[in-house]
Amino acid sequence: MTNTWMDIKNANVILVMGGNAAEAHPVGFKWVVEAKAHNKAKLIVVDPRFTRTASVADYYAPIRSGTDIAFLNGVIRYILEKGQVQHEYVKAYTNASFIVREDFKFEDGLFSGYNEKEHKYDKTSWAYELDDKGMAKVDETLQNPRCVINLLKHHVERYTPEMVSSITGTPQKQFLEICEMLAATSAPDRTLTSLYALGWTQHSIGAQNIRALAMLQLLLGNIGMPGGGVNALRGHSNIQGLSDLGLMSDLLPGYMTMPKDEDLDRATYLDKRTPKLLRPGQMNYFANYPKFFVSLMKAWYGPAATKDNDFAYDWMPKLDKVYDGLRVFDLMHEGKINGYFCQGFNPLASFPNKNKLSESLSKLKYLVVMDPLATETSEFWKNHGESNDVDASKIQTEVFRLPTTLFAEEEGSLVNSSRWLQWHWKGADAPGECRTDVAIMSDLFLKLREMYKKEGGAFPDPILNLHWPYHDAEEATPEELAKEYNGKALADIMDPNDKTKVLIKAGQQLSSFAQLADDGTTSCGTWIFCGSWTEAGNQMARRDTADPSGLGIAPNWAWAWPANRRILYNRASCDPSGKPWDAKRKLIGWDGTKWGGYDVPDFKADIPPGDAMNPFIMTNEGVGRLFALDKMAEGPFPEHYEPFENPLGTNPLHPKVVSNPAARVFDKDREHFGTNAEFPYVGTTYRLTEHFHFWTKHSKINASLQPEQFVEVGEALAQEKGIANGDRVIVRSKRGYIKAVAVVTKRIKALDVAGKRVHQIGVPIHWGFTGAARQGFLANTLTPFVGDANTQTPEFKSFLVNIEKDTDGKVPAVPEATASATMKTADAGDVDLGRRGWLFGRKRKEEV
Ligand SMILES: Nc1nc2c(c(=O)[nH]1)N[C@H]1C(S)=C(S)[C@@H](COP(=O)(O)OP(=O)(O)OC[C@H]3O[C@@H](n4cnc5c(=O)[nH]c(N)nc54)[C@H](O)[C@@H]3O)O[C@H]1N2
Ligand SMILES: Nc1nc2c(c(=O)[nH]1)N[C@H]1C(S)=C(S)[C@@H](COP(=O)(O)OP(=O)(O)OC[C@H]3O[C@@H](n4cnc5c(=O)[nH]c(N)nc54)[C@H](O)[C@@H]3O)O[C@H]1N2
Ligand SMILES: [Mo]
Repeated sequence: MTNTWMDIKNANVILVMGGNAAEAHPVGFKWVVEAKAHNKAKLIVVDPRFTRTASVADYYAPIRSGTDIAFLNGVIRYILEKGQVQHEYVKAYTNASFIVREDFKFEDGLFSGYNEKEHKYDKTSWAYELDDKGMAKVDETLQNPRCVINLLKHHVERYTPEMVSSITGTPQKQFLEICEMLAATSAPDRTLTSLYALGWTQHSIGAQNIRALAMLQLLLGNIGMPGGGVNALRGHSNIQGLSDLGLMSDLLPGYMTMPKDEDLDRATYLDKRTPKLLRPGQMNYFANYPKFFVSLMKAWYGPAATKDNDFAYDWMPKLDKVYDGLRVFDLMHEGKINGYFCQGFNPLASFPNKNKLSESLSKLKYLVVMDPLATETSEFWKNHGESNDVDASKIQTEVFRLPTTLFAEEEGSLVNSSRWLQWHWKGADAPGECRTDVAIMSDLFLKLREMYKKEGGAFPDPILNLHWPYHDAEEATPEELAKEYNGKALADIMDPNDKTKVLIKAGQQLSSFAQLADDGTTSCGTWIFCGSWTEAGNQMARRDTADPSGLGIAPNWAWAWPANRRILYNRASCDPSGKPWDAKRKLIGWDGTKWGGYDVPDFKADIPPGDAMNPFIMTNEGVGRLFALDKMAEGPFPEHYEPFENPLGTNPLHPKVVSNPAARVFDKDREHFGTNAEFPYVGTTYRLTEHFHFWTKHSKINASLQPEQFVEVGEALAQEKGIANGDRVIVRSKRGYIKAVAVVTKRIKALDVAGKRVHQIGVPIHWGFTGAARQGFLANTLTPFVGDANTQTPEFKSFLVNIEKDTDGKVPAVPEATASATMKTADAGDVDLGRRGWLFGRKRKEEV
């Protein structure tokens, strides 16, 4: 989120598109209710299904899954044509006036630089024209036809209301009414907030859905504003923390990036990552990259990271390519991976094309599952009566189960969608022999280190020199780890205003990332978390609800990265002279000598307005980008590409380039994509309030609330197929089939798309063959193995299926396991999540 959960209450218009917040984020959704009740906000929902969110909306419109870019580009066209943009904001704070290189083009569905063989772009032409000092050229008059705004107008020209309606299936009248409501938020004192989640990201063009929204918000002047922003509602309670800590193959903590093969030394690595400014007088915060990086190396390698060894740079692994989930399972499928550690992840259930997944797991020599529960993944070798079951007698995979505690059985911090680090306390002791993930990983590390010490090995240095300063080597405490992420001084830090005064003594906790140094005198495990555990104590445990502005800032509740800033880009909530666009919603302002107010300004406190510096301090030109330069894989402007399996068999805009030309797809998976002739209906998958993915089916309470796999079928299609509510049906895709109960509903309507009638079928994801709910199939048997070009997120939300009545009417059979694969498992004790569930929070309540 650029903004926060509480800030939603400040919005005038709320667009829920690409998500179903009332069901998937029911607690946070209260802020939408608050905005409606106290701010007379209008809630608009655009979803293929009439969801529980839609049921409380002021306005609902249906859409064909996978076509939101057409919709949003249509809205952008509408507001540009009507002149309903916030002109002053756009001129001052976006790259509208920047001039793009002559050789940048878009033709027949492709941007300039496409390499057909590699399915990838050479992005050289996706750039500004530069002057002889290397600064971007701009035309403040916006007359130059190569200005970003003019190229954008030209790009969206094709997205007329007729075209939008024809692609999306959203009736034109509804589309235009929504355009009007969104356009009205271009007034400086009105804001739109947008809440999205997986309905936008789980597409082969997912990241561009979000870009399109971000561009719309820039044009409407809504970024940086209370009640505005681009707000991703994150999934798992700590999934924001996952990306913050760099738990992706190409990331390091704090959104630094892994060194690549060709980055032979630290200087080369840093040079490529330290930004080159594109406007005079600008600042880009990542100019401090070397300080963040060296401090990270000091946290990891302690005294062993020195100037002389380039701060241990050579011990860092160098990446040859991105190892996202799709790539990893594809490599496994090719037999190129021996062993797999699966920690808090149930890929057989949660990853696309379940049959490919079970074939992949069958090729491993060993699989280690660290989980509090027996999962589909840990039991993948059992026979479940499906046609493509694994024959356990023919595979070599040895499975180890290491039962872990779960989040409620340990303390620590979780980072929520608002970027708040919130400390939580232990609710109960874990049953049986469960151990924390930290304890298991520590043991593994200590054992490996011992083996390297004794036996040597190809490259022992990174293991032997890892800094391990914890009081108990076998289990660092959450406090120790949190302090390490925050960072500390390794030498006295002097006060920058009075060089004779010590600001932070050697050994003390740092209070701000501004204190980080690139000479080895500070250590910091995650620069964006610096400030979360200072000498004043654990800032994440703060629970003060005071909110002096009344805008939902509450600066002393928990701690938000970066720098406890609650709303990102808040400089843009003021006009160029430093006055809030909307006096009633003052976040910060220029008081004549400095920036101040209710939030932590993202601008240097003493830089006066009117200075050459622009507000978007994380870009090299200081402005928000309507033209994304080379940051996206498939183009600097969003373009409508069809899902890899689409009901039209073509793209109405450019039949030669149907789907995202740069998407993550492996050639051999293309033969597993179905056509609309064989599979005429659009399938889409989603979650329900009553379950959390694949684990709450282990709890008897949840299992009885939503006991078995069902699919939602619109009335028209059901009638066509002779399916009645409650009938058993088989849903097939090119990759396999599932059996389910049919729920015949008014909530999914057939849509008129490009002259065709298109039906959509809804498939909730929560069941499988472990747990207390009725056992059966996995929804992901149906989904295709293809992902977004930038994030590699699988295309779970739009694929092709067929449906038929299950005429033998039998309940899916789940025979007893007929396995002979080796299964080593420690005793997890009582792993009935139902009983565990009762324990959650009990102690917590007492403490509160
Ligand atoms: N109760 C419960 N809550 C959860 C979870 C859970 O399992 N159970 N999981 C958590 C996790 S990890 C996540 S990531 C979030 C996910 O949160 P959400 O993304 O909100 O949840 P989903 O149900 O996956 O999908 C949301 C909606 O997107 C719609 N949709 C599908 N395709 C499209 C499209 O192309 N365009 C548009 N506009 N809409 C589309 C679907 O019909 C669905 O209603 O939920 C979190 N919250
Ligand atoms: N078709 C389709 N597929 C989807 C989606 C969809 O919308 N449609 N959504 C996708 C999304 S957004 C997500 S996030 C994934 C979720 O996919 P997964 O993350 O694979 O699913 P979970 O069931 O949340 O699995 C997490 C596991 O973590 C375990 N666990 C809980 N606490 C701890 C702990 O402290 N330590 C350890 N080691 N384990 C713990 C739980 O018991 C559980 O088995 O599914 C994805 N798959
Ligand atoms: Mo998620």
